[in-house]
Amino acid sequence: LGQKGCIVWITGLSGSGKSTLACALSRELYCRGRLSYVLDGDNLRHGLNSDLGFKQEDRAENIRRIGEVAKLFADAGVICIASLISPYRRDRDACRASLSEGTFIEVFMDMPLELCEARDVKGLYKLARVGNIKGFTGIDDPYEAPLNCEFIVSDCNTAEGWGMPFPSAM
Ligand code: GGZ
Repeated sequence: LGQKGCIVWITGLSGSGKSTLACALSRELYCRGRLSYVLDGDNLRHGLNSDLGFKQEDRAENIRRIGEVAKLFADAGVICIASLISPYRRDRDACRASLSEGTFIEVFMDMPLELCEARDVKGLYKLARVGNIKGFTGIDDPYEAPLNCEFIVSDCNTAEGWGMPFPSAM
């Protein structure tokens, strides 16, 4: 009780480790006695955002809604960890702009496309490469990296090395 809420917004390509980081961060916060909650883009697409696809305006709406929900959590004093590709800078910046200074903490998973594709946990990159998924981020749809984010996670040199427990230093 009495803790200040905020939004930790994790952006990056599919397979860049967003969900892994979100989960590890949430666990670490729990260990430190802080209340957090993870909003995962892929999960929310089964419920709240089940009417949305992957066109630019659908992604914008996905990000807007998750931003609004995240704000409610933050208002309630929770550290809300939002983990979604959120490929457009404009959409992320709009969420940031609607919050007070220091409340929106943007984390960029700076994982090269080749590594995300090499991992291809769900086999989606393979499908995108043969044209079975159209408009896949990084393949035939854009990803705009943040220009001024709070954190960049780039210390992952191999596809195998990533997905391991998050460093306890965080
Ligand atoms: C990108 C797609 C697509 C397309 C399905 N482009 O790695 P995943 O599988 O589990 O996470 C991805 C998820 C993306 O949902 P988000 O809500 O994070 O996207 S956004 O912020 O852009 O609205 C991926 C899967 O859905 N997926 N089709 N065309 N990712």
